[in-house]
Amino acid sequence: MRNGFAVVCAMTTLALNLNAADPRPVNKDESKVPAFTLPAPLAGVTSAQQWREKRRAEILELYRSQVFGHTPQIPPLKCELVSCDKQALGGIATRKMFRLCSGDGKWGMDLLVYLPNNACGPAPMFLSMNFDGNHTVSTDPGIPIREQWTWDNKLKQEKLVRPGEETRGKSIGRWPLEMILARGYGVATVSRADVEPDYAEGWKHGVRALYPGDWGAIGAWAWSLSRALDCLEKDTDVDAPRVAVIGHSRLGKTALWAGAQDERFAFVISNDSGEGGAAITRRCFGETIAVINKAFPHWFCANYKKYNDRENDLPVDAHMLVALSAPRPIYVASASEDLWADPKGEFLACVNADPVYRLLGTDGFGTDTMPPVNTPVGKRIGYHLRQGKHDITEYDWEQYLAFADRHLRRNYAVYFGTYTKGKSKGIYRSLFDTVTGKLSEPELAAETTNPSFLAIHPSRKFLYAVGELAGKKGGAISAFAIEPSGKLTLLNQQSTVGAGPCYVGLDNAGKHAIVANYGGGSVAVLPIGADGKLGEATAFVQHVGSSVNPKRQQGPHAHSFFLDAANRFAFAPDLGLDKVMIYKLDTEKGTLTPNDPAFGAVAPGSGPRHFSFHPNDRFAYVINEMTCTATAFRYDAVRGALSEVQTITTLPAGETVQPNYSTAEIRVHPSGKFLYGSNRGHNTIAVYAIDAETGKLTPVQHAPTLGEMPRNFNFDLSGSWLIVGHNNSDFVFVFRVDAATGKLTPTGQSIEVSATVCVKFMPVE
Ligand code: GTR
Repeated sequence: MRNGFAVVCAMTTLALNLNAADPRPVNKDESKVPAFTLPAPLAGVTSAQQWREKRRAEILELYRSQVFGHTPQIPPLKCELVSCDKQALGGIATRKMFRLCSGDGKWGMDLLVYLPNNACGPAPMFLSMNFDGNHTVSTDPGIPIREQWTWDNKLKQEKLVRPGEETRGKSIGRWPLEMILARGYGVATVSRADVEPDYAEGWKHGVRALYPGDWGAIGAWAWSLSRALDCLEKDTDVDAPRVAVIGHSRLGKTALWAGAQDERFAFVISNDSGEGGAAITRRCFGETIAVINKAFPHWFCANYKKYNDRENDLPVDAHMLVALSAPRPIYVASASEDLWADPKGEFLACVNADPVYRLLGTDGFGTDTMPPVNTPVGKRIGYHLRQGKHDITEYDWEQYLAFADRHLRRNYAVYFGTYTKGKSKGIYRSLFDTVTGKLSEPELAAETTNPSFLAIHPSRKFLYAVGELAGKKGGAISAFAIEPSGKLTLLNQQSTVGAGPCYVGLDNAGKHAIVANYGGGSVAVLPIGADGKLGEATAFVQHVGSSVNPKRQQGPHAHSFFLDAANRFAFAPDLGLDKVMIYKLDTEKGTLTPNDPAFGAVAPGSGPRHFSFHPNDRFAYVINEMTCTATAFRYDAVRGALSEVQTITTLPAGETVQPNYSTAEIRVHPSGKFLYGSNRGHNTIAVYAIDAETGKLTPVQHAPTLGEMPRNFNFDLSGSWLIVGHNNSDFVFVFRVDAATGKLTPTGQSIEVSATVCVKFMPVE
């Protein structure tokens, strides 16, 4: 009896195996893994350029045509902030709900965002799709519960259900929000059912119904993550160049595909993504193409079915999907009991993506030995095998956070221009770490006389400094090459034509240096060659006139020189004239012609000194040295015209200008929300909030700078940190910037650099 049953079973199995529609049985025995040859990711490629220009596109197209399908052309979505709660999760986070909609309003999805309230600037983020609804990632009662289409397996039919209150927070184990937020990262998520309910007929209720094509559900989910990133990019609280895309399992496949197509994602994380994700298909270990296509016919494109049990015919494999993220950091994680997802196959994808990562100049994966459980390995490509089941756990997140800290942190070289009358010997350089807020001990980058103001070339290869030069007419400007060590090597020097240069800036293409000569009251433009060397001035304009202060305004004193965002108009505050002179710059010829209007005026006796554009290009601000005031202008970018909106004191209410007081630097915060101006003598930085509509200023704080004569200060790119140098004392100090209020808090970090005149940040790897 028993035997008879066994025979029937065996025969049935045999019959099933012979039937082409039924997948080959699943293998979980390493000794039965077939021999195979992987397609070469670098076929025909010997340079990084060939990879970027040709091979990457070829592989991407193979993934589109054979695996995930092509993403159709879809008009941009509307993104609307629906709610914002600054006291979410017990006050540690700001919760924002965005609604993204197609133009016709027929389709939409909710984007849930948590931002860390402890952030000192725009926050880097983890963006991930969730399985069962935004409300499942936290018990936060502020997350709306949405109806979703689901498949009823018992009734074999679909139904629209609104998940019950009891499902709120049901996936919190996979979303350690407190831990992530405490580390300074935000979290953003969208629900899979919003984009496409996950069953064969689910496309009818998702975005693929509106935009048909050969794409599958994974393609649609991946597309939606890019749309979420579009929305995050518009939020100034988000550090959009530092958004990681992450997903677990099928959503890990989704994250890989999103990261492969959309290079704005700074970091890609695949958690247990397995077949169709990070696992090498040709190993035929665990889930196979045929198995996945049978169970989930809607995930991939129709062509993928051609490879059912024909893995070797597939022109790509998972190492190529991993390599599509290169040179960005990527992390692949497996779990020891998750043989279905083939941990070893996931590890081997990293090993075989390494050559691409190394060709692109990174340190790649750096190992070909499978690590023991709970032992993270790798360099630019990270990997671990967590002990346990198919899941995403706190252990996994801990590794992703550490990897993000390592790869998404920004390091800067900070260059300091100085006066060399006292202790200082030239231009100093220090390294700044945005995670710890620490400045390294300064090193002398170039020994040179009075390298007062500095400009760094956009290529980060050259640095320009103005100073006095004996024997040449007028002042001098020096071009330096920035060596990999950070040291500066003099390339050449040119005359600034006028006397006493005090300021140098560059156009945004790095083709011209623009200089203000304080002593002679003139401005000049000098061309920059491809080798970084300066040519002779192509433009020189002598300012003429005077103003009311007999000591300081008997003649012109051009104090700085700035370009607007379009590089069309150039602005030179002239302390002697009480005017901001306006020129048109011809970026081809390097010539200047007076604009009409030719200047923006400030009150007589003010002494305009430095200038700063608002990132929206609608406002600009000048700081007036003698009256200790700041003037806000509305900027007309078409005419190059400035019209005064407001002039406000830089001193605390009720305080008057003392003989030793004068202002120096002015800068709009990268977020556009705040303005900062330094008060020498008073030894503070005045902080203002900027009205987004009018550009008007409201005082927020007068922060002591902890030294004498704070002449210059600057921000890192994210605006999280401010570093201030002092003209009359020996220390540079680091401050944290509160992203919400703009207030400055000293961090206690300082280094010794004497008589600092200029502070410049340059991102370094
Ligand atoms: C399984 C599927 C896997 C994996 C997983 C998941 O049923 O076979 O490919 O994606 O689902 O998403 O949890």
